Amino acid sequence: MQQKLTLVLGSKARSSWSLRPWLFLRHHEVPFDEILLPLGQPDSRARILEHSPSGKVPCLLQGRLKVWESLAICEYAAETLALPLAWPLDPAARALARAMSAEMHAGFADLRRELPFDALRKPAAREVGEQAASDIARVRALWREARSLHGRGGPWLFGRFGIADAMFAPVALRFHAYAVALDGPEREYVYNVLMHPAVQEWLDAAAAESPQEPVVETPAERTAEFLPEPETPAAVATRYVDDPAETQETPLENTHRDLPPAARPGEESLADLLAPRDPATRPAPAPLPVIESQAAEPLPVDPVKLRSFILPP
Ligand SMILES: N[C@@H](CCC(=O)N[C@@H](CS)C(=O)NCC(=O)O)C(=O)O
Repeated sequence: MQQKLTLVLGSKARSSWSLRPWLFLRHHEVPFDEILLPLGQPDSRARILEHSPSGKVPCLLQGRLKVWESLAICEYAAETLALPLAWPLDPAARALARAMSAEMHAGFADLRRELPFDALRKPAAREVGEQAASDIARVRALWREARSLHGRGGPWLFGRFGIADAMFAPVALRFHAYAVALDGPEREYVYNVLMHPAVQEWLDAAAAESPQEPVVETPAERTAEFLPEPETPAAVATRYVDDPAETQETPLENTHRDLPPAARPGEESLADLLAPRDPATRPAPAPLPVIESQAAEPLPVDPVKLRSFILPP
């Protein structure tokens, strides 16, 4: 039996990092509790440190285990819950998905600073500097490469929804919010992210939050002076599960030994996907949804209209 999961999140209107593991878990219909901490308040830092040793959100809690860093949370969930296709199966696609996700996790600072995450922004274009423009071009090139080389099995970067999609979903929302002119696969991809029911759920929750100051990332925020006091070894030890009975509850079910059933009706199980296939009998990939996306102009939707389109009032 799995121990209960709790995800510590920042304000949904502002916290792009929180959205990543939240979306990954929600997409896979994993049950979890949420602790939502407003950002940008005088006591935000102290409140985050009560849960997250890095002083940042998101952080996943399970018993005494704490997993911080959005990418590590997605990986932990994928491994312990055997979430299918967290990474694509083909080694080349898998390497690209990992490289892209790591690049997102560590980079695109100019894009993030100049186009801060704002889930409530009414889409409107904003001029960006050369470095941010180059970040945007790089993201577009990555999406295009993933979709064209590996995206035949579905509408996501590598066909099926995976960690790479969770990592880039907030960028798609930024592109929408700042009306970044897109065409081709990138435009379709932004549309698909916006239409994801869990993303709609996040936007609704963001709209219901009380207004807060935007989170502006400055280079200083990334320096050591903002890091929390180091923890003592004894404090660190208490964060980890030390009861052998508890650790046995989380087998690495995504290994080939103990393959999970299909995650949802109509999807192949990991066992099916890993079974050797005769290419002649391999089922054709699901066709990509046809989305009108010719013009390089902002998507003709705003979050409010889109939400009312997806969710009946
Ligand atoms: N690399 C971290 C970044 C986490 C991060 O920077 N989170 C921001 C919110 S989006 C935060 O907690 N800021 C602290 C604060 O605003 O007090 C991750 O991937 O989880």
